[in-house]
Order: sequence, then C-alpha cells, then structure tokens
Amino acid sequence: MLRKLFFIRFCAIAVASTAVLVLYGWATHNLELMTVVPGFITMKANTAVAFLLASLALFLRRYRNVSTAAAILAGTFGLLTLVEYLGMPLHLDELLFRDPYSTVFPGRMAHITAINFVLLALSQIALSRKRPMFRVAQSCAALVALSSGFAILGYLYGVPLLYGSLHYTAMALHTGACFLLLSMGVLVASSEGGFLSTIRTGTVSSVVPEIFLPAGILIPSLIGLLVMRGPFSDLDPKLAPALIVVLNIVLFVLLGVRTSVILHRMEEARENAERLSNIDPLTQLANRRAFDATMKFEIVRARRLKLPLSVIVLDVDRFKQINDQHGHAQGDAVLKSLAAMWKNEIREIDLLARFGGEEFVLVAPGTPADGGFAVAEKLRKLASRCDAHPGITVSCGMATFPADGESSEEMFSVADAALYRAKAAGRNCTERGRAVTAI
Ligand code: GH3
Ligand code: MG
Ligand code: MG
Repeated sequence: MLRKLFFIRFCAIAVASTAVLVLYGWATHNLELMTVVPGFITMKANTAVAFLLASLALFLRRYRNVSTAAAILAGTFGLLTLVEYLGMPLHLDELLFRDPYSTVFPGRMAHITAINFVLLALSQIALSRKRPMFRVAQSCAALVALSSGFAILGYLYGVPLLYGSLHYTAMALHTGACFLLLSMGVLVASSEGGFLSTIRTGTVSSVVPEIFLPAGILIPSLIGLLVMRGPFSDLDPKLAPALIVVLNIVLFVLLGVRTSVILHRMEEARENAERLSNIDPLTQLANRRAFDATMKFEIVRARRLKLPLSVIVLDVDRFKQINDQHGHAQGDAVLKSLAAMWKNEIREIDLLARFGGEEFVLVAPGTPADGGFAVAEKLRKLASRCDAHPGITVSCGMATFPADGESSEEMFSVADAALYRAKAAGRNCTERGRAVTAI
C-alpha cells in the first residue's frame, strides 16, 4: 500500500519537475531542457503546462474535485489543440512563449500528444468519480502508456516513425517519458478495481503482473535495442527481425516455464496448508474438522450403499488427575502415545480423530454394531498398555448407522450419551446405542 502511494507520488513529482524544467528552458532558451538531446523535438510550453495540471490531478487524487478540475484543464489543452489542427485558430500555440524552432505550426504540441492529454484526462476523471470507473480509467491510461512507450522505443531504436515522424508533429522524448509515468501512476492508482483488481501481492493472480509483465515488456525492448543498435544492425536487413523473433521465443518459453514452476510451488503450499488445517498438531491425528467432513461423507455413502457405519467416542478416564499429579507435559505424552497405539490397530478405511481435549473418535465405515463394539473393546483394552502412563483406562460410547441415528449429529449424540453411561457405570467399559428404557 505504501509502495503504491510512493510510486504514484513519484510519478506525479517527476512529471511536474520535468514540466517546470522545460518551462524554465523556454524562458532561458535552453535547448537541452526543451529537447533532452539537442536536435530532437522540443516539448512545447503548453505541453509542459498541461503536464503540470495532469501531475497535480494525480498527486491530489484524494481531493476529488481539485483532481477532476486539474484533469479537465489538462484535457482541454489536448482538445483545443485538436480543434486547432482542424483549422480553427485558438492561439493556444503561442501561449507563454514564442517558438522560433518550428515553422509550420510553431509551438503546437503533436497530434498524438494532444490525443494523449485527452485520454489521460478521461482516465483521471473516471478515477476521481465517487464511484470510480476503473475499466475506463485503465483502458485510457493503457492507450497512453502504449503510444508513449512506442515513442520512447522510437528514440531508443532511432526509428522516427515510432514517435511521430521526422517533422513537427512528433512527440518529444521527455513528453513520451512523462506520459508513460503519468499513465503508470493512473494504472497503479486504479489497481483496486477493474481489469487490474486481481493483482494482489503474493497470490496466484499476482504472478503474471509481478513477473511476466515487467519481464515481457522490458526484455523484448532490450532485445530490440541490442539487435537494432548492436553489432547485427549492419548485417543482412532480414537478420535483425529474425533475431528479434528468435530471442523473443526463447524469452517467452523461459517465462512460461518459470511461471509454471511458481504456480506449481504455490499449489503445493496451498495443498500443504489445507492438509495441515485438517490435522491435530499434538497427536498428528485428524482433527474435529476432518472428522465432521468424513462423518458426513460416510453417512451419505452408507445410506446410498445400504451399509452399516459405526462411530466410537473414546474418552480417557480421570485424565485431569494425570495432569494434576504428573504435569501437563505428561498428559500430552499420554495423548500422543494413545494416538500412536490406536492408529496402528485400525483399518486403512477407518478414521481416527482427536475430537478435543482427551476425547477421540473413530469412524468405522461398513462396520455393524457387533464389529464396532469389538473394535471399541480392543482399543479400550490396548490403552492400559500405554507406555506414557501404564494402567490408564478409557471409556467408550458407540453408535451405529442406521439403527442409532441417520444423521451425523444424531449418531454423535447417541455415541456421546453412551459414553456418559459408560462413565456412570464405573468407567473403563464400552456402552453402545441408545439407552434401553424399561417399559
Ligand atoms: P472423566 O473420567 O470423567 O473423563 O474425567 P476427566 O478428568 O478425564 O475429564 P475432565 O473433562 O474433567 O478433564 C479433562 C482434562 O483434560 C481437563 C483438561 O485440562 C485436560 N486436557 C484437555 N486438553 C488437553 C491437552 O491437550 N493436554 C493435556 N495435557 N491436557 C488436556
Ligand atoms: Mg476424560
Ligand atoms: Mg472428556
């Protein structure tokens, strides 16, 4: 969030500073400030004024009215220039300074510059609304970024057609850079909605914008620079485009593989987190959440396949005393030891879970009441051999589908009531099903 704000402010301040320097250049006839590289096209004085307004609109975007007003003014510069191009003189070209450097339309910003100011204003107005129109803001800003990116590449590659042409209508180098910065600022500022709303740091959807996009934009641009300006530029005229194609294929393959590796790792981390969320950290058994899910699933299956299903609740007897007499760590060791012992004894298709505290549950699919009772007794007797506390006892309560209940909740409450009876009967025993009431 802070990085975002910093970036937006940086864009606004960088553009405003450039505009001030250019105006200073016009005031003092400093060609370098007007053109960056003497001999290139100048940034016109009215362009610099419009940039000041547009950067103000970005910097003060939280003050919606001020921001909208500044954006409208900046856009008006573009709009009026386009009207002038249509042949209606509005004297915008001579605003502030007279331009002695161009003869055809002295002081007039390029067509593409004027169009960009209109687009930029639209994007900023859309973003400053009470309910921002993110998609409009992002589409307009993206068009500005595209055309200014083209212009900058034109200068880098020495291809004037990319930044306009060889005459007065071209976009100056720093004009391109300012548009790129402002459009990036607007894109970042609008990233909580619209097309860019999926960008969240650290999530799967952030992989493409964080890795693929910067690399996908920067590396082909550099490859282009290397091939067009580097040692190959003098060779066969078809060699340069061919090299660009081949190098870009290599780049895209590498980026594709890299993205796939990152997505795979994230998927693994997600699966691991999901697995851990179903495991009890002390005993490494399934936890209550996993028990609930399994129970629901097994009930549906038992009903569908007309199979029995037993659920056993096992509760350590007088566990509080162990804690009180031997300490909590000893109590924990007993729970771990019981879990490990029981886990060894059950079938693969059974699920043993720690329900909470010193209470465990076993879900035994396809197991009728007698079979379930035998399992409960086996586990109960095994408990006394617990090495962490030999002689410990456990009470069990059991319920079987469908006789004791047809839903997960009903089954569990019958098993729990049976457990209560086992405790009442003196502990260290198993009770099953509903209580038999005398008629
Ligand atoms: P009963 O025979 O009626 O089941 O008596 P009990 O003492 O086993 O039952 P009670 O519910 O009174 O006490 C359970 C104790 O289990 C109380 C609680 O402090 C302890 N306990 C719960 N979770 C843990 C745990 O993770 N580790 C340890 N060491 N103790 C736990
Ligand atoms: Mg207990
Ligand atoms: Mg208990």
